[in-house]
Amino acid sequence: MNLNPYLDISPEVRSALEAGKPVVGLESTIISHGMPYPKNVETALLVEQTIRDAGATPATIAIIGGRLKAGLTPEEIEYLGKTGRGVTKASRRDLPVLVGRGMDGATTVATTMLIANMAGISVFATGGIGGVHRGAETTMDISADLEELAQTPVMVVCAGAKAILDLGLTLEYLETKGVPVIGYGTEELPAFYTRRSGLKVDARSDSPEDLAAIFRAQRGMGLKTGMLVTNPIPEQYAMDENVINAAIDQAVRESVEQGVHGKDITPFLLARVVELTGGDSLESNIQLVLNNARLASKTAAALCRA
Ligand code: PSU
Ligand code: MN
Repeated sequence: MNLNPYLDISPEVRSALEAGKPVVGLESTIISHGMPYPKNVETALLVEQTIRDAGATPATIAIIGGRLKAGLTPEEIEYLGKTGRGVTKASRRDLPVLVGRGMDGATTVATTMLIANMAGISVFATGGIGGVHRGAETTMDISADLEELAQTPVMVVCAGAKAILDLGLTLEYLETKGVPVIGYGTEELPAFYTRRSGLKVDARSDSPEDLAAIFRAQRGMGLKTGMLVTNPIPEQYAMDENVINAAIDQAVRESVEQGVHGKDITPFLLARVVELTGGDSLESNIQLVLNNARLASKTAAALCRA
């Protein structure tokens, strides 16, 4: 295991993997660019604790000093959270520059999947994935997360995608790329802050064992695609659809007016939505990540039992 000369697996994560125990990968762009400090650090540590309480080992992933890291120290998490948008948001194409120059980077869903796969980690929990942006028919802004799901065999447990994206086009893209999109306890794609989008997922699943069986079959057949599990936010934390959609529409309008583009768009929209909704959307965001961490822990355990 770990023949990759660029990868460091923490002792805790390494011993769990070697013992065949469940490990859950976690991304770090959600820490640096997805939430404000200090809630981002508190949340990252709470997510790790939630995974431990569920009997699995957390592996938060990032790039530190040019090394790909699976498993961070609390000090490294604090550093990423405090530096925030001062840390490079690292998607797939950023890796060569960061590693070649010995720099730091916070990993997106795409690079977290990539590094998790290098480390032998099969299950990864987060909040929301990147996708096809609204207006992509002219901007061509499609997240590298979708390409990674098309080519890296890791299960990503999320709460769907935010309506800052075009959810319908995101589903179409995933269908084209052969990525199973599974609704957990639902036939509908959850829309992150809300439980429903009106769009159908590929299949519904009602248990971690079933999710593990689907993933195992995919891997067993030699399919290299990832798998997307979409887990609706718990009812009591879901937001009012009108409130959140008004904030998202305003944030998207402002991004167009201000000419924000490229990798800055998603962090811009995430930060604006938090500002426009006050603390409400942040609390929902934290709760849905914890919910996903619990499901990912159970699913990683079911995969280990097979
Ligand atoms: N969506 C969220 N929260 C996030 C992100 C997306 O609701 O934190 C982050 C993730 O790290 C995701 C990245 O992988 O943004 C996507 O960025 P882009 O659209 O530039 O690929
Ligand atoms: Mn983009």
